[in-house]
Amino acid sequence: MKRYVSADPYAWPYNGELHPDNTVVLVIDMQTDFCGPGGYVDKMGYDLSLTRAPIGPIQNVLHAARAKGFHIMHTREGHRPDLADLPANKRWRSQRIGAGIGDAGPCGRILTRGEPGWELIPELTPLPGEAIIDKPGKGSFYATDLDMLLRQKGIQNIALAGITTDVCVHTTMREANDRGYECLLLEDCTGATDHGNHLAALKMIKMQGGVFGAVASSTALIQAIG
Ligand code: C5J
Repeated sequence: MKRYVSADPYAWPYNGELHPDNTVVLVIDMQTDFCGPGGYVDKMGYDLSLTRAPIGPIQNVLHAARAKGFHIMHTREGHRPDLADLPANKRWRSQRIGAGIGDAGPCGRILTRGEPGWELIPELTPLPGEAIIDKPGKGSFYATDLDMLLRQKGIQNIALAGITTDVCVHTTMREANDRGYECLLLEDCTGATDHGNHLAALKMIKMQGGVFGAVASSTALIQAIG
């Protein structure tokens, strides 16, 4: 049976093949460093309410997707404690805005694996069996085994959630799209450090007939899989 999510600019997925075994909900970087007090984003001085807004909608999507047996995966951005995988320019840029990656902060060393700020937030703790992808960059494919896991499981469709819309979520969506995955960005399950950038990121996806895929609300996905 064909099944579609009501999405913009087209009903998603393009071929109507929306099933628990070929579709993953990918939750990107819902870490204290990106949405918790004392974390990286907070240290940079951005408004945490923007990156915390998706928490409730993501909880709703995970509840529905788990109940129907869809694949769920999570990612975390962070670096080795010895910072061997931290490019010098990424470190320099973070230092110049007052939130040096690897430096001590209220939640431990910023964006460093194993530190409290790097952990996924308790509201979105993965269940046993849900893969967690550790990534050193903004995209979830670069220097990770995500593509291998997706192909091993026969996944064709990726519904993206998490933060931030314009950085890690967008980079991941673009990487996935180029690899042939059919992508849907869940607009209320994402947020950016600047609301204008969030809106612009959504608009970019919809150009050229859906240049990176499509955009839908969490309720549209929940309705389609319900
Ligand atoms: C950023 C991310 N914004 N998870 N990381 O640096 O989007």
